[in-house]
Amino acid sequence: MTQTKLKCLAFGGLFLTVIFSQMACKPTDLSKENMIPKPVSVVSEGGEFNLTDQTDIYVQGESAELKQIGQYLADKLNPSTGKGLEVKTTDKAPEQGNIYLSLSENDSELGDEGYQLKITDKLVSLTANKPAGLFHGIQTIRQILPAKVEMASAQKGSWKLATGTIRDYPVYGYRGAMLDVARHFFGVDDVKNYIDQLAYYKMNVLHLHLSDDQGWRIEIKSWPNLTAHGGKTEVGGGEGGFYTQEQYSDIVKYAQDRYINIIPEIDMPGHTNAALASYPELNENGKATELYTGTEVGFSTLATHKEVTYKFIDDVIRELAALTPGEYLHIGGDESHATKIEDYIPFMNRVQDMVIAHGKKVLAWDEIALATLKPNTVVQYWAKAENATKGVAQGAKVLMSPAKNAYLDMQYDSTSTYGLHWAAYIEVDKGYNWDPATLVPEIKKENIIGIEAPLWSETVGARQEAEYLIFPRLLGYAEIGWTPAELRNWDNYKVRLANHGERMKAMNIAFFPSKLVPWNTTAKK
Ligand code: TNX
Repeated sequence: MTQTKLKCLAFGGLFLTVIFSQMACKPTDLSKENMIPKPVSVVSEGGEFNLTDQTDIYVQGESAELKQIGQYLADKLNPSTGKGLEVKTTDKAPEQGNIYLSLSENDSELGDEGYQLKITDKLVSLTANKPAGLFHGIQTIRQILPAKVEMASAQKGSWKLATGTIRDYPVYGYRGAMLDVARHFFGVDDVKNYIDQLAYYKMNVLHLHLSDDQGWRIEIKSWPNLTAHGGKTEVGGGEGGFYTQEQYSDIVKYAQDRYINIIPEIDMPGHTNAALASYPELNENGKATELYTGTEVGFSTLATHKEVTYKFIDDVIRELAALTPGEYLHIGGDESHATKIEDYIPFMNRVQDMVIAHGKKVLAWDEIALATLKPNTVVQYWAKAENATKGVAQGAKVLMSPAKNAYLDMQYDSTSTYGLHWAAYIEVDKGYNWDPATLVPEIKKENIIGIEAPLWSETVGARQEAEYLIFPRLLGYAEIGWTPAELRNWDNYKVRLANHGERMKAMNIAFFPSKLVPWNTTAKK
């Protein structure tokens, strides 16, 4: 019997034990905490660690990077708890009552992103091979504190952590979301806010869809009219917008500090009306098109036979590659219905070489598998399993974004306020209940680099509108990317998700309150 339960028993009979273990004596059982994604292994000890006014966050050595991770945790915990946690450095485990972040000797099971969190009544000790693992581990610390810890203002109450050990690491190295900032533009603050939300659920990629028929959203210094003209509007005729290179770099740095990789996409040869409207020479007939504010797809194409097109693409890729530390550039390639297939194939082959020449690897939508894939090109499966399978046959890896399962812009059901439904209605259970490794027989786990959930923004332009589609489904995609399939189960997940309702409210997230989730439950399962 654990110490806490014994204390409860001191109050009297079995009935009180049950009542008190549910109320006053919470938390007693680490394995019943509602973490998302669900950790690989949790062993409970039945005691508790108390966060007090004396608690501080100690990081090992003088590493600026570890101090920054410690500070992220302090910044998240201090406003609500009022405990004034300070980040301090140390060479050895600190005195009792503190939180300790350290890099371990090589613990190969944990890999580059895993962590071990050991909580005793004396110390909270987080270890990892790499800083990324520590960063993911501090999200777990946040999630096992009461939901009100996420409030921006001081909250009353005690701040206890159940004792035990969590060992945790992801199934897939790529756990991403995509934001379409072309159909509707989202400003730097909205993107940063999304990055913090992704980090809370241990996701590590944000793919930005930076150009489309309706808008060009990234400054390219050698082709300034792309943004001066092509960035001026958006779906519905709003004012649009774009990121200067400085703003883009600021987003990249903000994401890096949260162990999130930004992957920029310039969609081509279709989805290019904003560029075609900005530079007449990119059109087959040499005439600039009109800016476009509708939602049709598949009507635009770069002039694939003109050399100026390749000069343009090379400039764009060169500037973007120089601003992007991550290994991938996304070149779109989807729905190029206005490009003949005999033009599309050499075009995609040539552009892949240009990306490689600028030191990056290629990501592209599944249609690229119709071309000859270069070494390291990754195929993003969204529409046709047949295309993704062709990619695998060419030896490529696949990124799983099947529209029927993983599109955040699909409506939940026919009553949804925002979203489209050309691929499917995706209720929260349907978004959760699938396994990337068994969805398409020819695509095996070893062919898959991970999962990405795209938000296309034809129907959403404001942060809250986007959040209605993103949340709560994003949490399910985060779990699919992190947690082994055999540990995932909807009935268990929906209760953990219900608990995250309070957390999302505390973080001011305007999530869709699906009826399939028992939001009001307070029981810990
Ligand atoms: C298809 S997904 C598209 C996008 C649309 C989306 C809407 C993909 C590669 N192409 O251009 O925004 O459907 O759901």
